[in-house]
Amino acid sequence: MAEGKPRYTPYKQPAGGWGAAAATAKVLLEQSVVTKGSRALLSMNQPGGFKCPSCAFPDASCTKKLEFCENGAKALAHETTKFRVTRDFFAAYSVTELMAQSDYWLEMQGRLTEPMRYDAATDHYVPVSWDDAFALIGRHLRALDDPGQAEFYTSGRTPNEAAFLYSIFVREFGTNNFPDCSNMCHEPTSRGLPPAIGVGKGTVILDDFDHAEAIFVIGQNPGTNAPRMMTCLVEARRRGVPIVAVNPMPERALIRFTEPQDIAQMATFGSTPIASEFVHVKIGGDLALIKGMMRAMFEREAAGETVFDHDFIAEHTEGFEELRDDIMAQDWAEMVAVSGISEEQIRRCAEIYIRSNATIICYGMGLTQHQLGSRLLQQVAALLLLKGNYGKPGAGISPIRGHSNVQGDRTVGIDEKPTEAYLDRVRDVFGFEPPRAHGHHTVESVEAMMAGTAKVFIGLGGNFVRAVPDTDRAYDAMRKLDLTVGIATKLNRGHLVHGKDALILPVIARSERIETAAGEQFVTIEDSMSNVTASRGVLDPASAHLLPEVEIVCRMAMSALPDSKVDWASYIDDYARIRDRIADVYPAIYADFGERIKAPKGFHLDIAPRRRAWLTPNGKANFLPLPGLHVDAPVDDPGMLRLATVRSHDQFNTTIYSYNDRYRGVYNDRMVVFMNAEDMAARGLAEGANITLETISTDGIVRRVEGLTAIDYPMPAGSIAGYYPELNPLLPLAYYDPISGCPAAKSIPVRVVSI
Ligand SMILES: Nc1nc2c(c(=O)[nH]1)N[C@H]1C(S)=C(S)[C@@H](COP(=O)(O)OP(=O)(O)OC[C@H]3O[C@@H](n4cnc5c(=O)[nH]c(N)nc54)[C@H](O)[C@@H]3O)O[C@H]1N2
Ligand SMILES: Nc1nc2c(c(=O)[nH]1)N[C@H]1C(S)=C(S)[C@@H](COP(=O)(O)OP(=O)(O)OC[C@H]3O[C@@H](n4cnc5c(=O)[nH]c(N)nc54)[C@H](O)[C@@H]3O)O[C@H]1N2
Ligand SMILES: [Mo]
Repeated sequence: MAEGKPRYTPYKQPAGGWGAAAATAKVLLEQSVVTKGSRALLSMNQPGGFKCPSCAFPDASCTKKLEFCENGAKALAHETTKFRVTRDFFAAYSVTELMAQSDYWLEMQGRLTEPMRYDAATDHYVPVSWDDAFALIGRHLRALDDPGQAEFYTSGRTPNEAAFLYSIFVREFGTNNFPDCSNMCHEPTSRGLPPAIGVGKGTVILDDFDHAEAIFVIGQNPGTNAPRMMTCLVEARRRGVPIVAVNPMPERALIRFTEPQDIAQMATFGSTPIASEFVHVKIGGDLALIKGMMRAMFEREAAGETVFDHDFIAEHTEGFEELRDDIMAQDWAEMVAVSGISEEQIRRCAEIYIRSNATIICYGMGLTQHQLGSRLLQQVAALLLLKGNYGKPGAGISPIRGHSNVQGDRTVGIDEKPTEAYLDRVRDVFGFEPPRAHGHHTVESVEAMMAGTAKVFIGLGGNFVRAVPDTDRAYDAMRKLDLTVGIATKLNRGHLVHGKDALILPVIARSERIETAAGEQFVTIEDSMSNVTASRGVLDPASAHLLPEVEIVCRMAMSALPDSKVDWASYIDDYARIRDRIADVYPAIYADFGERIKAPKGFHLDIAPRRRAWLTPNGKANFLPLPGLHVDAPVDDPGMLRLATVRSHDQFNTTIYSYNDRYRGVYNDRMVVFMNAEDMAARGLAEGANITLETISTDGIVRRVEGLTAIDYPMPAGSIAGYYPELNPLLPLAYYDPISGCPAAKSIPVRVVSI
């Protein structure tokens, strides 16, 4: 539990600034890494150093500035902590005892130090040699009736080299079961954008922020989750660029921000207003807002004005008439009701967009995690097409990814629905026939565990069982497995909710040196804007018994596939060889990988829409209208509230750094519900009332979370928010976007119940 009494006090200062500087110092001190941590900070995101293990926002690694932020420092401090989880620790606590501890407590115990195996006789994890651990994995995998009975999860901190080999190992083993953290995150980007613009990635690079004439930030909280992006926003505002922030929560950093690295501003207690237009949208109201903006544009065209880029539309797109028919069929009153935004403000947003000759739209989980998330993103893509906002400086679509290498892992083969062309390349390069049938994404892998058809789960990073929906049922499903393997830096819930056999395999972290028989190795990652850069750790590994992720993947493969066609041993020591194979499998984007990665800033992977080239079946960019105004199935219940599960300022996904959420004014508590005053009054709730939330669902399962504190917060009527992962028990597994499989974590229909 949290130390100290819960406290809820609005945060009035700008985000960033001295608060961020103080928080950085505090976390370094708490993890007792002041000297080591500060030395490592100097190497983070600098040429020759390592990449921040936190978010995927690019760094301008050419500059001489220190490129880190408060939350990058937290991630690093927790990675370089002096605390250790040793064999004595596991001897002292049974798994049942550990299960009773909070996620925060588990995280605070420190870095894992040696491989451990679950011993059912004593309910303790006990030391195991690496050889025996790999032998156990091999035995379980070889014993399966069908390779599809194993699920191979990846979390996005894994570097390209390990992810690429993992994808080859799993395919040679015989399955495309690649549940991935991306399946819960930006999968709607990866699946929704290709039919529209031919690529499932962003089309913007960092330089574009210097040329944009308007920036929209929709469903994203950059001050907390991508703080380095704040530099771009601050600079844009100083140039007078309008910034439109669309969010049901008036996130502090979107309103006012002080750059902790701007010495003059820090010294004068100055700050920069960020959003010139704050759009207080209802949860799930973005489709209505975007359609309203488009409707305002079509009306002005009909009145004789030219607001669209007609040449671009004629030369590069298809489906414009269908879009117009759909948009003109929408009713203003309904768009206002569903979005919660007045017609006047919607028209003002349209005006900002019309006046700008180069617009960037950034977005995050507020758009992706809805039942029609992929289709919603196609409307964002369409809005940009109307003014030719692709392939010109300062314009484009900019999904802000989560994990530092989540985009890269996907690029190098972590994909449950691989293309035939890719599989042919794998066959030609490695000489085995990869399976052609599609595999499981995250939700399907949980379904397979529930059904008892899955037998083995291997997690290359992450905290699967805590990140997925329907916590209670996911725990039950996980416990049915024959073997669970957690390849990790830190102890987490996923190691405690385990199969009959279970292994914890500790790895060398991003900030640490990888020394092999062939000398010091580096890894590579791809950021949210498709820049591929090298990452070299500078610190000694947390323990002498850790292995690099690459070696773990190779040795799992060697154990599971005794007759493998792949020379796994040769990749363990020399990562340049892995990069050569990546170049062989992806010649179009990764040719000469080994040479190009030597550039201090790395290189940019080709993004065809930047050249106004469209890799779609018809060779055009496509308008793909989505009928109606709803991105989540409407619920016929007058007491229904839409719940968004969000991140606090002091967490990295399932890793809880503290119980505070400074910018939202919450201290010593995570079991809170942010709620509009009228919604509270209508339910007879006073500030601080203790409440229970219950999911409104049709499957007959009761999903409840008790012990929540309602706090009066400026939310739109009918919209509430609380923290992930504590509220994951409320999210039904079946509640996801069918195109991408992404759970609708931002709009769970719930009611307040008294029990
Ligand atoms: N420090 C830190 N950094 C991180 C992470 C972390 O946990 N901590 N996680 C990383 C990962 S994996 C990811 S994916 C990213 C996540 O980064 P974000 O996408 O910023 O993540 P969230 O906090 O889930 O929510 C985003 C915002 O969506 C808003 N929102 C909710 N529902 C709606 C809606 O219907 N419409 C609109 N317009 N907005 C809505 C919420 O109010 C919130 O401000 O950050 C990455 N970076
Ligand atoms: N309700 C709800 N659910 C959500 C979300 C939401 O907004 N709401 N967000 C979703 C999103 S966007 C995401 S990305 C997922 C996140 O899901 P995951 O990626 O599975 O979860 P993390 O919490 O990031 O994983 C943390 C663990 O990773 C391990 N780790 C850290 N660094 C390394 C490393 O360098 N190597 C290895 N091998 N392991 C490492 C540590 O042991 C740590 O405990 O959760 C999803 N779930
Ligand atoms: Mo994510």
